[in-house]
Amino acid sequence: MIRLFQTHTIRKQEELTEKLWNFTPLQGEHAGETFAVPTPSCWETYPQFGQYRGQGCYETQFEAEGNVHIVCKGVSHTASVYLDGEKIAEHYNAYTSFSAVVCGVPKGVHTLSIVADNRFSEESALHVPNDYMSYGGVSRPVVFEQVEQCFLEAVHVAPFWANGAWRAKVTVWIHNIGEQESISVRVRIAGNELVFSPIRLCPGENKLSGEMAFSEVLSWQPQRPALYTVTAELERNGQPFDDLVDRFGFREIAIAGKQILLNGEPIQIRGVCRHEDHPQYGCALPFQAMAYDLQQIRDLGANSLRTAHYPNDERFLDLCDSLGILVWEENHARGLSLEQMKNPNFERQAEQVTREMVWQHYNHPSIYIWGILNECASDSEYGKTFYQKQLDLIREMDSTRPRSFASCKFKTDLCFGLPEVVSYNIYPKWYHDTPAGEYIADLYEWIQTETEGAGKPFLITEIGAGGLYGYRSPYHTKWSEEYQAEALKEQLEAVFSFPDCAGGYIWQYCDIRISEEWWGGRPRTMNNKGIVDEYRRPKLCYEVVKRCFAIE
Ligand code: ADA
Repeated sequence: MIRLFQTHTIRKQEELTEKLWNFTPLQGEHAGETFAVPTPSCWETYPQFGQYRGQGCYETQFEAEGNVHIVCKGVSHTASVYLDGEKIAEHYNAYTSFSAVVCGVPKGVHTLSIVADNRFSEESALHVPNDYMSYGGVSRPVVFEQVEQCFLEAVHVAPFWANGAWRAKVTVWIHNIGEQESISVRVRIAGNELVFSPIRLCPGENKLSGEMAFSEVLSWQPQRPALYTVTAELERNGQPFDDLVDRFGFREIAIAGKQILLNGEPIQIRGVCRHEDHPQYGCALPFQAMAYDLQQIRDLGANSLRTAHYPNDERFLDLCDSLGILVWEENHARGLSLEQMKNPNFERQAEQVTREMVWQHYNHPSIYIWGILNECASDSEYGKTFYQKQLDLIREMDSTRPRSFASCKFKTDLCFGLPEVVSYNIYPKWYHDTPAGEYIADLYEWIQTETEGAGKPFLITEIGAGGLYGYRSPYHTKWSEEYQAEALKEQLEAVFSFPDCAGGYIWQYCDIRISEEWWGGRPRTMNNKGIVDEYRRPKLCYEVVKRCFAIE
């Protein structure tokens, strides 16, 4: 499955994954041996490769001719892509898509090879030993498309409410790999049309914008997540020759004082943080597993989730759009120190993943806020320059959503003047035994009196405690399921009863694997703060969370 809807009816598209590919590790005891493996997948889920750090070559054959457009939805974590042995693309970061076009491919069977590398090194500033796992593999779908000399790259729809009706700004990007030529572009939404004709396409990138007005459309909202498709077609002499379909929802996000508004109504976040992680799939969860997680998250009574700590699979975001679950999506970073932010690759790699995240996920109505740099060095002037640059980049690409970042810097953060929303990760009752209500009130008071975050919406982006599944203690000691349930009860009651808090996210939905190299003394070499364990088995706190989320 590529998306939850058909993205092309004219353009030829074929998913190359969802079948066996040949996998050959390039280092280690099995170097050079070839195994038939399912894709998408992570090699940590193959026997003998559970701890393999190195390169792995994935290979498949497919029939093609003409202009071949290869789209990789995610390769973990560094990719080199070859067509018939010729390198056609490189990409860093497991969590965003990338593509390549090869022109004039002769008719016949061709070989696509993807070398994935999950090693840690100075080359990698974002995938570092950490409190989550950087897997290896072709972890998301790979798609082959046959394109003409000019083809649609993206269509962004920005709905807005004006004079009692919905309107939308529509922007279309067309890539022209040929000479200059005249064509027409037709955009259809909800029975309305926007036509650009004639358009002289220059070689390379071409961008068109227009506005559309609507009379009878339904707004997107969590209780009724109405979705619409936007269909764009390219026409030559009246004949359509390329198309692109995407989905969006008529909704607007705004900030009013200390409130976050969805279509004019304040939202109270009751959410969980979720890693893409599963003992049987690594980070390559199939659609059904993603859907299972979301059904459980909804069963908890959550209305939101935070994509800790990277852009998520677009099929997962499609599900959130369809189920009306609000999403805080953030770029890829977790807890990078000032030293790590000084890695010469950091700025380029962080900018790239931010740009790709906003560009690729722009139309998802479920995403209500963009986050950056979780718990990085926002307590330093040097760090602040990157917070500023990345928040500016997001504003430049998307003026329709607020921005934030999750801080853990207690009363030393220097960056609260930059985002629209102030957010904190706090662990009273776990990392320190402060009563949760006291801790939140003290922190909030400091923000209001000592920082430029005063008067802004305030979110708790992480709060939680560890609990080992199956560890029951009559003394309710830390790591017992009893302790975790009691801590979460106190924490959530404090968050949801705090008058000026826009809500909170539990850390975290499920237990996850962490990298051996980071370990941090964590039992099982896992992060065990899940409401459910890694197999999604509810812990004692599950029912407590459900009751707390249900409090009006
Ligand atoms: C931080 C971090 C999370 C996780 C959490 C914890 O807030 O953002 O990724 O590491 O701490 O479990 O301590």
